[in-house]
Amino acid sequence: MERTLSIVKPDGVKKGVIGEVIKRYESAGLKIAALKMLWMTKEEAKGFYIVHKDKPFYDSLTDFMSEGPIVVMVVEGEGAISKVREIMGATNPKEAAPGTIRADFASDIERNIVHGSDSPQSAQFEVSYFFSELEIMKA
Ligand code: 3AN
Repeated sequence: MERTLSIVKPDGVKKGVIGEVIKRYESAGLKIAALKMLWMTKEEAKGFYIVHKDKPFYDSLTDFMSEGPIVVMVVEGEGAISKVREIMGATNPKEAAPGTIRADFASDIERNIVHGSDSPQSAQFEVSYFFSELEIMKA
């Protein structure tokens, strides 16, 4: 059983696709083990994306991620990390496979609706960035 952190980003919340994202995960047999809505400060967004601190898009990405409320969730299941990334589609929506969340709803590479952890190490860091163990339901 694997855990991953997924986020409906500010553009996803504004477009009203929170339920759609959750439905796609659940339809793939994944379980939502924790869920909340919050609004990150710029500093909190910078902490979350610390691995990207030297990238040219760091400042604009963290502005975007702190521009409005987001929904963060722990998604659980066999192969959850890769399953969630498959359901999300490629980072650049122009390259995302048809039927993926980003192909269906994202407008550009930065405003791309959803986030999903890309490795077990980042999943562990990202889940604990938003949730304490007590907030995560045990199967
Ligand atoms: P993913 O979210 O697919 O794992 P990452 O981790 O490479 O992609 O990038 C994190 C976030 O940074 C992306 N979700 C996207 O919002 C933004 N991003 C990535 N690459 C670019 C880029 N070239 N220009 C602008 N924003 C980007």
